[in-house]
Amino acid sequence: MRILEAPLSFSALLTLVLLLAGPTLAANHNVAVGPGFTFSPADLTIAPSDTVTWTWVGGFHSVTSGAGCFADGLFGSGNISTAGSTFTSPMGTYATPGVYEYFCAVGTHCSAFNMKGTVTVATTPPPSVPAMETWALLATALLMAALTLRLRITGSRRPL
Ligand SMILES: [Cu+2]
Repeated sequence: MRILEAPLSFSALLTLVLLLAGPTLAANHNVAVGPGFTFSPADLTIAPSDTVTWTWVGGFHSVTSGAGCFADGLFGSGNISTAGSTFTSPMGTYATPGVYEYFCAVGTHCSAFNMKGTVTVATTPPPSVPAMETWALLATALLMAALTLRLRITGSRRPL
């Protein structure tokens, strides 16, 4: 009965190792479009390959890539007036670190009302666990599992 507990300990350790070594998952970030002539938050910092979803809260607006109120052709949602509508940055848009500017291309919303925003893609953070340490952790987990199993077998034979 006691021996059966050992594989559970091993599974727990292995799960821990895999969690520590696993790749960081891409996240999605939300920006509100309107009400008024606003993107909120107007300035957003994300990790490489994260995505951004804009949700229309109010008004007639667009989310159009480009600096200085000029479209650069990277992406554009088109003009939308329906509250609750969403637009997500196309796959690969934010793969490279840097500052990406966008604006509302409806009328003079950008030039007269400064309806602009930025998405800053931070430089790739170093992995939390380097590849070499992953193997060291796995070896430690296996050793601990083996020791746990051995102790439990030995323990069960010990007279009371
Ligand atoms: Cu607008």
